[in-house]
Amino acid sequence: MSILYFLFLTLLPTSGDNIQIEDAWIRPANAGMNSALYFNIVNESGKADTLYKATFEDAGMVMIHETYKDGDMTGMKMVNEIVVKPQTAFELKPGGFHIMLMNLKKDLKKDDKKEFELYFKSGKKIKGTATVKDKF
Ligand SMILES: [Cu+2]
Repeated sequence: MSILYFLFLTLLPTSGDNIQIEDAWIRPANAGMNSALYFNIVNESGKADTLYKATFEDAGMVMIHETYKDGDMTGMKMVNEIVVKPQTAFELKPGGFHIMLMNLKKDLKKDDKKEFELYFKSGKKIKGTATVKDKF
């Protein structure tokens, strides 16, 4: 973050309802299978906001998931929402929170660009584009 940018935020503390989606990517997978979408939610505003829904055209069902450990077992569970505190970033990443894309309607091939939408409780709807990548 540049100094100028920081000054801008400092000078206009109430202007912000600015939420950015960065570094969105999806695991490659074939039609009929599941995949996962990951990104960073950067909340530059002075208010918390809550992600409660995601949509992805090429999936039969989309859910917000959290990966958890129970002893030696790893599982995934649905969560209703992700709260992003003011002036913080929330990272969805392998082994943690992700957007589960179930029952894909099309193959997701490396380097494909795919659009998705995120819905926040503030009423904000954000469109993002994710790149299909092998990344571990
Ligand atoms: Cu999952």
